[in-house]
Amino acid sequence: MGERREVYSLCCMCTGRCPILVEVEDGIVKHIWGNPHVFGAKSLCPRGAAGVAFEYDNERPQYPMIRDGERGSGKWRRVSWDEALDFIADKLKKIIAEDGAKAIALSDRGGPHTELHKLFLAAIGSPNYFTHDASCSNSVHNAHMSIAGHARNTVGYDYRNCKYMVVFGRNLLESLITGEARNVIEMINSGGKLVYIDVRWNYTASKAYKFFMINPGTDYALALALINVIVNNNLYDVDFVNKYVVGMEYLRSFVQPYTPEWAEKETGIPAEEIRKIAYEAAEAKPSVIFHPGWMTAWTENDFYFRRAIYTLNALMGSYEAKGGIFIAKGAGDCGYKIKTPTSIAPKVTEERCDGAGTKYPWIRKNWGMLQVLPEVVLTGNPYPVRAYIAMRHDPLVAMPDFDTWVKAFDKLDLVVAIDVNWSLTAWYADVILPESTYLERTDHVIVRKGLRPQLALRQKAVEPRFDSRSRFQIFKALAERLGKGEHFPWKDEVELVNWQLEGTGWTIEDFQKKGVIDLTDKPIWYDRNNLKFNTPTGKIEVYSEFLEKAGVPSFAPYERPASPPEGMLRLVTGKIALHTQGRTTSNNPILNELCPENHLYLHPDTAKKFGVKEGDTVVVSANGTEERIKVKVSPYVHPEIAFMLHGFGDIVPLRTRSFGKGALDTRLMKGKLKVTVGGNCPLFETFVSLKKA
Ligand SMILES: Nc1nc2c(c(=O)[nH]1)N[C@H]1C(S)=C(S)[C@@H](COP(=O)(O)OP(=O)(O)OC[C@H]3O[C@@H](n4cnc5c(=O)[nH]c(N)nc54)[C@H](O)[C@@H]3O)O[C@H]1N2
Ligand SMILES: Nc1nc2c(c(=O)[nH]1)N[C@H]1C(S)=C(S)[C@@H](COP(=O)(O)OP(=O)(O)OC[C@H]3O[C@@H](n4cnc5c(=O)[nH]c(N)nc54)[C@H](O)[C@@H]3O)O[C@H]1N2
Ligand code: SF4
Ligand SMILES: [Mo]
Repeated sequence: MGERREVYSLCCMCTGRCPILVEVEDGIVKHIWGNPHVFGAKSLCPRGAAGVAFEYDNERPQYPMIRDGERGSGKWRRVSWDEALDFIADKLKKIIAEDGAKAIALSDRGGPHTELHKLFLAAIGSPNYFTHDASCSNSVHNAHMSIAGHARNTVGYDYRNCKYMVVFGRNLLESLITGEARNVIEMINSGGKLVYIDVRWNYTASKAYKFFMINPGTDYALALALINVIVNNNLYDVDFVNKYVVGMEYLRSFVQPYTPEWAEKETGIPAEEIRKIAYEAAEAKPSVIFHPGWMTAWTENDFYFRRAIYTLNALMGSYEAKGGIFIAKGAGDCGYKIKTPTSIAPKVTEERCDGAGTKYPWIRKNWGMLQVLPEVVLTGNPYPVRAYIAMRHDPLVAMPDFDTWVKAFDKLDLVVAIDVNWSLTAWYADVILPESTYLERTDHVIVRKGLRPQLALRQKAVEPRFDSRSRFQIFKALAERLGKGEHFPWKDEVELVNWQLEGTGWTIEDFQKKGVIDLTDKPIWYDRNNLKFNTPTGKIEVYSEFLEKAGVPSFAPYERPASPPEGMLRLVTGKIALHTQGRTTSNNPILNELCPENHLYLHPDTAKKFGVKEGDTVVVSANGTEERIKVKVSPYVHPEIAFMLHGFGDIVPLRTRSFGKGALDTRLMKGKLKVTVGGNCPLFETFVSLKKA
C-alpha cells in the first residue's frame, strides 16, 4: 500500500458545501466520506459520493481555450494561461477605457465562496455583480428582507425540536442538503408532524403526516386563509406579536375576505383541513415552522406568498424559539472576527444596470436581477454592458430564454466561462477558463452559520489533473493585468487563509484536526425578550412603510393565477437526489448511469386527453421552441401540469453520456426573463402544448 492521507474539506457537487473527509492514496482520491465530526456519521448524499467519478472523468475542459469558430460550433484553440488571461485583460482594458468598468458584468452561483470575484469586480470598479438567484431564491430573499431584514439563507430551522412543520413545495428529502435532510428525518422520527403541500407527490410527501396536492400557483390563497383563521380565532402568540409585529390591524382587515371556504375553491384543499392546519400549528406553537422555501422562482405573486409564510411564523412566535426558525449566528456572535477579502475592497459608486436597489428599492443589490442583463446588453440601456463573466454559473441552462441569451452573447465583446465542466454557457463563450476542481484547490475560510457557528475550509486534496487554476489564481492574475494587483495582496491561498484568521489564534493547520473549527460549544439563541430585526422599525414588518412608499403594497390582493389554455399544460420542474441542477452532474459517469434522462410526468386523465401513454416520446412546445421527451404516467401529479426534472437535453457533444438525452425545461420557458415584484423569474407560468412524436 502506498501513501495514505485523509484530507478534510467541503463538497462542491452542489451548493450545500457539506463537510467531507477525502481519502487519498498515492495522490489519488479513493473515497469521499461525510465529515463524522460534523454529521456524526460518514454518509453523504449520492452526488457527494460521486465526486470521485467526477474527478477522474476526462470529459471536462482540460486547458484554457479561445473560440475559433462560430459561437456554439465547438471549435476551440488551446492556449496557454498567459495567452488566455492577456486576451481577456486586453479586451477588458479597452472596454474600461471606452465605457467604464460598469460595462463588465459577472454572475455566479451565490453563497459564501464568492468573495474573490466580488473583490475583483470591486477592484476594477464595476457594480454589476449578479447571483443566480433570479431563477432560485430572489423572491424569498427579498420577501424576508422586507419583513424581518434578513436574507433567506441567514434564517435557520430548528428541525430537530420542531413539533409541527408546514412545507410548501420545498422537497427537503430529494432536493437535499445532507445535514438538513438528516435533521428533517430526525424530526419525524421523534414525533414531529410534517404537512407537505405540492403539486405532485415526491419523497418528502411520502414522509409527511399529511400531503395535499394543491392547485398550481394557489399557495398564496392557502397562506392567506391560514392567517385568516389564526387571526380571527386569536390563535397567535399574543405576547410575541404585541412586542414584535408591526401592522396587525392592517393584516386583520386585509385577510377578512380570505376564508377557508374561499380558499378551498382556489386551492382544492378542503376548508376543514385548512382550519385543522391552523389549529394544530397553534397548538404546537412556538415549536412550529412554516417553511418559506428555497427555489422560489415560481410565479408573479411569489413575493407576497413568501411574505405571508414569514407572517405565519411571526404569528406563531416561532422566531428564535426552540423548534422554530432562527436568525443564523455568525462569528461575531461568538466574539470572533474573521476577515473577508471583500472587506478590503474599494467602494463602488456606479449605479447597477438592473435597477436593483434604485429603480426597485426593495430589491436588494446583493443578488441583483440577472434576468435584466440580456436586455441591457441588447439595448445599451441604461448604459452599455460589453463583457460578461460566468463564474460557476450556467445561465444558458439555469435561466429561461436561451435564444435571447445567445443573441445577447453575440452582441457582447467578450463572454468568459470559468467552469469545471462543459457548461452550455462555456460552449457558447469566447474563452473557457478551467478552474481546478474542488478536490484540487483551496478556497478561503467560510463561516458555517447556524445555532453553533463553525469555520470551514475547502482544502486541496490532490494535485490538479489538467492545466487548470484555482479561482484565487485566476482573479489575482486578472486583477494584476488590469493594474489592480494591490487589491489581492496575498501570495497564495494559504497566506489568504492565515490573513483571514489573524487575531483568532488559529491558522490553516487547525482545519486538519477535524475539518471545522467550532466557534462555540453551546447553541446560541438570541434573547426572545430582546429581539431586534434589521428593518426600519427594528420589528417584523407585516405592514411595511418602506414598501408602501416605494409604491408596493405590503400585501397584494390575491389574484387567481392564469390557467393553461385549452390543449396546454403548466410546465413544472424540480430536482432529484441523484443530480444537481443543469450541468454539474448530468454527465457524471455514476450518476448518469443511475438517472440518464428526464421524463415528462402526466396524470392518467391528462395522458388520455392528449392521447399519449407511458413510454411514448412526445414533442413539448412553447412559443416556437420544441423539446422531445419520453412520457411517464402517474396519478401523483396534478392533472393541469406537465412535470419534468430540470436541466437535461444536453447539446454539448463532448459530454457523451448526457448528450441528446431528455429535454431542457428552461428552453421552453420563453418570455420569462421578467421582473416580478420579488425580483424572480416566474418560471412556472410557462404553458406548453404536447403531441406524440
Ligand atoms: N426551469 C428551471 N430552472 C432552474 C431550476 C429549476 O428547477 N427549473 N433551478 C434553479 C435553481 S434552484 C438554481 S440554484 C439554478 C442553478 O443554476 P446554476 O448555478 O447555473 O447551476 P449549477 O449546476 O449549480 O452550476 C453552475 C455551473 O457551475 C459549474 N461548477 C460546478 N462546480 C464548479 C467549481 O468548483 N468551479 C467552477 N468554476 N464551476 C463549477 C457547473 O459545471 C455548472 O456549469 O438554476 C435554476 N434554474
Ligand atoms: N439533489 C439535489 N439537491 C439539491 C439541489 C439539486 O440540484 N439536486 N439544488 C439545491 C438548490 S440550489 C436548491 S434551490 C434547492 C431547491 O429545493 P426545492 O425548492 O425543494 O427545489 P425543487 O426540486 O426545484 O422543488 C420545487 C418543488 O416545487 C413544487 N411546486 C411547483 N409548483 C408548485 C405550486 O404551485 N405549489 C406548491 N406547493 N408546490 C409547487 C414542485 O413540484 C417541486 O416539488 O435544492 C438544493 N438541493
Ligand atoms: S448535499 Fe450532497 S452534493 Fe450537496 S454538498 Fe452535500 S454531499 Fe455534496
Ligand atoms: Mo437553487
